[in-house]
Amino acid sequence: MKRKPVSLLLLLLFLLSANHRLLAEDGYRLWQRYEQVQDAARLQAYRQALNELVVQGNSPTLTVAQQELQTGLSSLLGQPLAAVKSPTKQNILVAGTPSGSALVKELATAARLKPLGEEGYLLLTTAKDGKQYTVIAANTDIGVLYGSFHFLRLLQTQQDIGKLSLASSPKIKHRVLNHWDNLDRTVERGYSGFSLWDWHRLPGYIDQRYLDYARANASVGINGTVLTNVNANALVLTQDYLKKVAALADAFRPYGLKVYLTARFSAPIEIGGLKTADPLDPQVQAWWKQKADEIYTLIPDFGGFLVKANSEGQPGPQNYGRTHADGANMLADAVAPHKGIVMWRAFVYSEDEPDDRAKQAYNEFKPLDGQFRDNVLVQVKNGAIDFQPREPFHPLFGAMPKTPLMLELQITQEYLGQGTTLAYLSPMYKETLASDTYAKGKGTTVAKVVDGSVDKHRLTGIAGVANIGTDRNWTGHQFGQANWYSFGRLAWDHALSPEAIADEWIKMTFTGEQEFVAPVKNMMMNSHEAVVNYMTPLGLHHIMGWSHHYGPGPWIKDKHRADWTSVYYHRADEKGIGFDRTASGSNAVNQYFPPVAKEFGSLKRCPEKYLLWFHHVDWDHQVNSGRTLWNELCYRYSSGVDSVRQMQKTWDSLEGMVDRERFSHVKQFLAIQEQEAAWWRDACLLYFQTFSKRPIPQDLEKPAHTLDYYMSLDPQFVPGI
Ligand code: BDP
Repeated sequence: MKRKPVSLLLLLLFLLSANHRLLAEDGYRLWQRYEQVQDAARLQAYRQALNELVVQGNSPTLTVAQQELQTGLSSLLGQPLAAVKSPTKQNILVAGTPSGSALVKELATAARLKPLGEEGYLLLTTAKDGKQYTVIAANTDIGVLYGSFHFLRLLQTQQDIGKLSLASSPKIKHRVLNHWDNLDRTVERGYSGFSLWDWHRLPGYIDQRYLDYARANASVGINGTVLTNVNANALVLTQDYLKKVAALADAFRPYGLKVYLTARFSAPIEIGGLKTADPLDPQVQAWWKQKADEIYTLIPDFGGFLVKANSEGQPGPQNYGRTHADGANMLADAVAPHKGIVMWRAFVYSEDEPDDRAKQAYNEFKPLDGQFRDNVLVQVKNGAIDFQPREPFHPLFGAMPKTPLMLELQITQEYLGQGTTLAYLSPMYKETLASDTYAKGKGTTVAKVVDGSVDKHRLTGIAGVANIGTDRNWTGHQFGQANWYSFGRLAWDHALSPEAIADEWIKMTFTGEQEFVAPVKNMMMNSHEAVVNYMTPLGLHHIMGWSHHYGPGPWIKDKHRADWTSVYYHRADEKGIGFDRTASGSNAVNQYFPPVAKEFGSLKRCPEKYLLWFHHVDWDHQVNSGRTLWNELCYRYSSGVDSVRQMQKTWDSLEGMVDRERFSHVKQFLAIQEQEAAWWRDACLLYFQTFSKRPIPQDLEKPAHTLDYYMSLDPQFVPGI
């Protein structure tokens, strides 16, 4: 009896030492968990090097940087770190700019700082007067904040900080999230709850979430956010809403996050009382100028406008017989005096154009090269159709040398299984960035077009359609966070590898233990390909459910526009399957530069992953594996399902290495994904089999139901429409 209190105490100690694994986590903290460093030797070295923090200078951004360093490091080191104005100890962490901090001026050489520009930073280990310094230096306060996050990341991933000499600056200037958020808080193609922007309570109430959102963005270098849907509502440009927008801009400013809005082209009519929105009409031009002045009075550092015009029913300059350049330039002139920019989308396809939809953006925009104002970026999706699980790069990249092209990627998984699918998208982003356009000979990659190095553009940008909402874990799927994270990291530095990004994300989000990191990284690295395989292998595209884009729908036909049907894209018939985009078909290949056109246009040389994108191929055509096309299709669909099952096994084997809540969340989502993968495989194979009239190979799992059954499924109230 006497021993009881002791054993209770022991039990309590055991529970505490088993720490995070037993505690529930809901994912809210993202990759910013700052758990105490586990490796004893590293911890010791960090504690030794970081005795106190010196931040000299004063600004909201420096305050944020100091707080982040102080709380982050105290937690990582498991002991408090004091912040002082001048050093009192021997081993000191210093953060600041040469203009705000005498110490930084002394320790960081101007020659190394200068080329790092407005956002870059230097991490440096140095000694002076018998003291050891770790220095986070930048030309500006925001550079200091970015450097602070980088430094924290080094500790979060347990890197050596003993001999730092590292410089970093972004390769692309505008790194922007696009929120497709409506004013009623629904999110178009959003699968993680509602919009973060609580318009009704703004401007009076600043939700802590806005700050946490800005902080997360700053930690990966995202420096802009378009708050509203591209299918825009003019109301956001009224004074009442602009005050709300201003409150958000104020909250984000210390984190270097600029606010942008979508501009509905017909706003002068809808909220301005004009009879026209013709961009060449002086009254319309004056209205936009006055509107821009009004916005900048409220938000002096407003970023500018994002515009979807004359696309999918949105109004635009073509309603008045004007061009996209006329429309973009009018808005550009309105924001130019305030240093604003216009991001004009090239995602257009005409209402009645009978030509291959893949060709239309190029046809409309290429002739306008050279006609846009200096502060206009043309924003181009990664591929020419629409964020498909896999697309060849958009032929506009490299084709408009006089116009800065902004790459638009989708982070939200509209066509990639939506909220419950584990698909790490970094390899997909990288595939586009690394694609060679051959615009100026070999090596003219999309990345180099976008970062301005090919055509010497100083205005550069990259956009990601956000996957963020009100769900506690922000992104619906725990692993969706990795896509937000990797978009930011690649936007800053497109040379980073998806593996390296996954590695750091896993360590910061879960744990640094190799027995966990290696299998999870492997799972992530294969996850996108798995989804491609069970949805749209070998270059198939746009064969998903009607309108909500959830689940398979290869049989979709007879809609009011042909290019909104699946049969338009896969063109399956008794002979074969695929969209002939070679000279014998739509000749879309011709929009690429000759070396690429030759490759994509040749049945032999076309990369297999794009085969059915560019070619109508016979069912018995022999592919690289030696199988017939039909058999290969069967194997690809099946292997996609197998990969998901493998992911389930991997995840199950890691039980106990992460907290129960996130473990169980991912486990349940993987089970949903497995069902959906099998649904895709069975529905597509049964449907395509009605054309191929060939059997599914014996060794493969047979479909669970009939084609009629799959065709009768009609999911209701799918989110995100
Ligand atoms: C498609 C979406 C649609 C968007 C459109 C766009 O289905 O909701 O409005 O793209 O990018 O992917 O404008």
